[in-house]
Amino acid sequence: MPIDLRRLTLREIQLPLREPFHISSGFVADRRILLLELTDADGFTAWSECVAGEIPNYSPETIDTAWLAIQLWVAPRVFSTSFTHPSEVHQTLEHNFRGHRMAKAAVEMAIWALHAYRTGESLSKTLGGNRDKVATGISLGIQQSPDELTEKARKACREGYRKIKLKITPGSDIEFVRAVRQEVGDSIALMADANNAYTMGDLETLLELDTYNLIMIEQPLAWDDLVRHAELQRRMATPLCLDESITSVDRVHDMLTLKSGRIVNIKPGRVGGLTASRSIHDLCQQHGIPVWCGGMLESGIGRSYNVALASLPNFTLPGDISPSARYWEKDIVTPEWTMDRTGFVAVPTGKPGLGVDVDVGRIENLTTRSETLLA
Ligand code: OSB
Ligand code: MG
Repeated sequence: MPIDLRRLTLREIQLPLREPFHISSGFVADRRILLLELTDADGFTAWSECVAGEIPNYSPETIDTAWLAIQLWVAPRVFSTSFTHPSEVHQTLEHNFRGHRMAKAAVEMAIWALHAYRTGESLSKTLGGNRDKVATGISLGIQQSPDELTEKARKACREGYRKIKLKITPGSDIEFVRAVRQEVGDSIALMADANNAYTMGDLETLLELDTYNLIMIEQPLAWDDLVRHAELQRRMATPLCLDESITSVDRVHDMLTLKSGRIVNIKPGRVGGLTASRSIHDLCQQHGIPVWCGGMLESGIGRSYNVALASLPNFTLPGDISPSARYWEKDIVTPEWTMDRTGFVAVPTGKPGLGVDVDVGRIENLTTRSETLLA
């Protein structure tokens, strides 16, 4: 039975983070979140989340550009197409339509979830996942002092996280990484994420990071660079992991050709959705490149997609898929996402679609604007 889309509601909500999140390229305290509700001709509905931020400090997209792109171009295109399978949506949205991947992803992912609800399967199973729990890491924002950071890292260890990621920036790097490594010991998987804060002019600092037994350094150089990362990777022993630079499966081909990195962070929003995420996953698997699922401070809705994706076999490293309580006083799904004491989040394989219920009443209360588009 074809999937014919009939209605798409865009909504913006505002959800305060329990603690502000500081990275080299910006700062978030109150998360403005774009949610979608998509309904098909048979009355099935799926919620999804657009991961774009408030300002273009991570990628060129923002919540406002995504709203416009969905309204003007993405929705009309999916409304005028009848899909037999969600894997067709990505190509439909790429044809003569450049960029706007987070906007496209929000819609593409909702269609995957719709398909899962239609077939009564979990999104994990629909995508080809084979795990019933996913290993979880925590991403710690830049702190005022090494002491504050080590305190947070110590707490994360106690809570069972299987990987600790430290956000770094020039001036808050070596000392902070050294202090945390000393505090947590050598057994915990530790990594650093620079969000593009360095250039090859900082080679000395970057090479010093090579001495702290980090499992990887994420995206030290420019957000769209592959060439300089290749040069840096030639000089460093620590694997480089690319985040911002990987916007499609073609960029992974380029990374492999150039040897710009040895690990890939997959965020479905950044690459245009779940079909592209799966292609990247498969290509990396063929080349012995481990992948892990990144995070964009998602609400419980976006998180459900990340959990499903991370259940695929080549997601062999812990993802930035922390439980709801790490981010929010109260999430917008029930049950909230939780992590067990050994650092795993359960994949809701026994429930159709996202596997969590969306708290529509609470979303109504948090909504600052909404708009419904009809086919
Ligand atoms: O680089 O991975 C990143 C959040 C916003 C923008 C970029 C990044 C991040 C994170 C958050 O690291 C990870 C999470 O959602 O827990
Ligand atoms: Mg990153």
